Amino acid sequence: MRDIVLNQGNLNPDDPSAFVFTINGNAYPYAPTVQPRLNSIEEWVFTNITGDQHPMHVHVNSFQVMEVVDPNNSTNSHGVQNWYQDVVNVPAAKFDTNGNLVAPGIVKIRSQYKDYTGAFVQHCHRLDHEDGGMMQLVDILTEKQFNAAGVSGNSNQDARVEVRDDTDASFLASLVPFPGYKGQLSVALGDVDGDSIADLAVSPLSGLPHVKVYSGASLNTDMPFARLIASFIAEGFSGGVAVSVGAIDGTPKSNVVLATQGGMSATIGVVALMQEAQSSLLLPMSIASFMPFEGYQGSLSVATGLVDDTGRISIVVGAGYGAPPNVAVFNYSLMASMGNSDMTSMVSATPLGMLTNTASFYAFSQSYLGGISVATGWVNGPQGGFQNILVGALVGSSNVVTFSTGSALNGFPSMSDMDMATEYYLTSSFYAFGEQSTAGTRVSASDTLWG
Ligand SMILES: [Cu+2]
Repeated sequence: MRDIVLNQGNLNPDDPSAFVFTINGNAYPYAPTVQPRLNSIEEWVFTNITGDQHPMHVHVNSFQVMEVVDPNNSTNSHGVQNWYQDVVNVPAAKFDTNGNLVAPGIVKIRSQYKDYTGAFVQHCHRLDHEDGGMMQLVDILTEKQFNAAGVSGNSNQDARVEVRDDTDASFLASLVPFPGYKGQLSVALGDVDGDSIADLAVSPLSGLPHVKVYSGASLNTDMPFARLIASFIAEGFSGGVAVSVGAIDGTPKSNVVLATQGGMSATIGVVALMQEAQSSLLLPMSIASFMPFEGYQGSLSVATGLVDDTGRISIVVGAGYGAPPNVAVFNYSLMASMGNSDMTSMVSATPLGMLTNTASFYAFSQSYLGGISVATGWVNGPQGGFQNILVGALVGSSNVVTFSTGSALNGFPSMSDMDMATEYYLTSSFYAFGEQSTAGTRVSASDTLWG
């Protein structure tokens, strides 16, 4: 059950003249992000403590109204309705003649999240209320949450991937994707085949740019991650390669994003995995590539995430050993000319629009040249905002820092900064293994139901 409190007024202490509309104390996108799991059922209780009615609209999944309490007109109050809808009016609160709250308007709804994984919004459908902040991110998590770790090999053992269920830590699979390879592996989880179940992409960080993808689905007698669904050599790459998985091209299937590991101009590649009739495996189609740091030939760390208000999954790149700890964020607009009426191209790989470098900053002191590891995650929790960028120092210390484009920690969001460069705020800095540790740290993030 979730409590969703609707309020309005001159609530922003930094801008007392601004009339804002809030959900649980803050305005979009700093209202808390809610993260239900796919196929779960949740009950949400809307509590309206304002004198206005708020018709709340939840995108994507319909809901059933369980109860409506209108404190001003009991004939509007009712119990369970036997149908689904996607907007419900939350009645105004009742106030006494002195303006004191007597009773809130209350609506209870239940929804099963049967469609779609990823982020969308719910909001008040009075557009001035929505524009004033009464909107909230809803991020549907996959039904099962996996945790994959690459384990380097030694003289007796090949490098392997250990996969666990992230909700109860139970063991699921141990894979040796590249027999004979004993170096470090790059692993990433994401839904590359469009079944709303996270799949595992894995690649060697040295040697060959070989990428393998295993299905996270347990079909028939298959255990999760027993079934290979793609295996390819990254076109145009040499040496090892790092992988990430994210929906870059706007189709329901996530893309595999590749990053070079030195020995050539540092390059990011974006690959769509396509079903072709003649192959039982998904086949790679390169849909974009770019050089994030001009002239740099070292290794890259890569992640993908909804880190800002562009509405697009961005590609986050970190510079490796020998370079200052530069983090750069890129996204593709997906804007295409209206003349393209070929709808079939929408469901295959969409041509990517213009690439934009939305941010570039140093995660640590510029004199640190040990290389960084980057990841993204919903770590703000009730503070709202978008995913953070997490950065670990690869050598010398276990320092981890996190950056956000804004959250309730920053107070209230400014009204409009559409034309301004995206600013990142340091949200935390800590030593993952103590201040004395000289071991470097690779970072990753895991989702919970509360951000
Ligand atoms: Cu409203």
